[in-house]
Amino acid sequence: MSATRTGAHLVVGALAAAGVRQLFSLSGNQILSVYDATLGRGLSILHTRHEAAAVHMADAWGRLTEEPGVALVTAGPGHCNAISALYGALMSESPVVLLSGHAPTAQLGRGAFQEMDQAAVAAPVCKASWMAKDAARLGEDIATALDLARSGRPGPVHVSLPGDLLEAKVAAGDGARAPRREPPVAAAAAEVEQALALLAAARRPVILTGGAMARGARRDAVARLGEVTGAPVLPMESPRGFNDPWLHLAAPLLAQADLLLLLGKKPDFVVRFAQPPAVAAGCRVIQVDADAASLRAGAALGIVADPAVVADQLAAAARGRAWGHRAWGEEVTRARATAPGAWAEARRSARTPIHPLRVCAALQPHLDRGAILVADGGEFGQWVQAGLEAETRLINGPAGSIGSAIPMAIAARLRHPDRPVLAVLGDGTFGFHAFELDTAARYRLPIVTVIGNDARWNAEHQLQIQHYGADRTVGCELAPSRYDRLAAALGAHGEHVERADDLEPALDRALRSGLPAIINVAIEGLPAPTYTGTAKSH
Ligand SMILES: Cc1ncc(C[n+]2csc(CCOP(=O)(O)OP(=O)(O)O)c2C)c(N)n1
Ligand SMILES: [Mg+2]
Repeated sequence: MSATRTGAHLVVGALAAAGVRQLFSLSGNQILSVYDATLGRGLSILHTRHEAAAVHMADAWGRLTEEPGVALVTAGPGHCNAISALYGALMSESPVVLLSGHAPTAQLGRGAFQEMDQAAVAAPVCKASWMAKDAARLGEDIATALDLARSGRPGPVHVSLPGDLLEAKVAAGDGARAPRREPPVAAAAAEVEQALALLAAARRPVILTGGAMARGARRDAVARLGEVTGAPVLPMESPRGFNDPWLHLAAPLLAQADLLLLLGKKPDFVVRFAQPPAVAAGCRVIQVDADAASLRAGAALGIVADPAVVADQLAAAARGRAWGHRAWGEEVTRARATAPGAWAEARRSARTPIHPLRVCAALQPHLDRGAILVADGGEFGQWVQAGLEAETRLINGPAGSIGSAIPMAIAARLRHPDRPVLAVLGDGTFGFHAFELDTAARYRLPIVTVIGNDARWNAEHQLQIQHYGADRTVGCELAPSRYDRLAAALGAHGEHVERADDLEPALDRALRSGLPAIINVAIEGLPAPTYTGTAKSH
């Protein structure tokens, strides 16, 4: 143990000064100096079995706290392993900082071990991405990354940390600075009035959010605007967008809207580009976005400002005025909460294999009592997202990428040790990060994994049936494997369920076991529910 201060101490000092207490990581020789520097600094390392899992955990942490989740991985292949998970964080607007070890600057261009242009690799899936250049300024690099991740439209930020800078001696003083919380930009009074005039002129307005605006304090601000004006608020959190099965019978109503107020929601594929035929011809669009580059020409009004602040401004200015949207708003909200009539029977069904909604019926009481839902993966994931209501829900989101549920559930449990966490996912998806159950066991984080096992990659199988015909399905079969038997090796509790009546007792045993649990449920591989009849794109 040496008292020498190094660049690694500046990194750790800056993280600690910003209030970061948790790192999600997988070791590697370029980052061992950072591991060493964490000792005695109140910074815990939760170490995973794959770098992507560390980033999924940081993503979940970011979404649950709205403070940056920090992942630390090694150079080259470790960095590359982390990249796919950054995409999920980017699309869900989750504040994440990825710190990657990097080949020493002194050896760059000479074929150093694991040398590659890491900043360029991460750039397309980050708000900002760079390589640190100066050991003395490493603290500043970290503070800047944390500030950027949480500001404006939150998202992932990457900094590569060359091993020689981390190990370089630096002068006394850890260079840490307090986070810079720039006051968010508000709209001009005239813009607020213009937006309210458009809202007042509309007969069937809908407020659309998504990403960061659908979470935490931002979500509450939008909800208040909805309450004051009566306009319905719908979060767009699924890559299936207007066809998100969670929208239930509200999905077909979206085509009747004559005004869309996009609060931080980009007019992208998720909202079918806010254009006909998905929205009515003549439907007007108001866009409020922190990022001017996200504004689209052709909107009736575009405001560059913090959408949550603007929601507050609009609500304050709208209060006390007459609004005629309440009946429409209630219609949409009721439709959102109304599932098709046939679902009630499916939720009670004793059929074998088990209907996905029967699984939902077994899970819902736990969510009602405060469990956190982490839903992921394919058609089963869509049924689960449609069939369950949860106060706290993490879903794989508009990235449309599968595999994040188990690491996200682990981070959720770490954050909320008193709440059960249910990770509900398809059998194909389970394979991505099943080994993180070992991580859950090591850290005594007893998440419950519920696998809908239909022995296939059903989402793709269904698309093949739809597009190519039932006789041309290929490459989407899996085995009806007994994933519950992995439990024995991973220090987990295992359950296999084939009969509907066995679901509730299996869940109770799993929750009572105090261990991470795998419940392998033999389900019927049904296509995800749709209500609009529009072809789905994922
Ligand atoms: C990272 C990633 N790889 C592949 C896909 C394509 N994909 C989407 S859903 C799906 C099938 C998932 O299978 P499973 O988890 O068993 O759920 P099921 O559809 O069978 O209910 C696949 C392969 C994706 N969305 N993301
Ligand atoms: Mg499957």
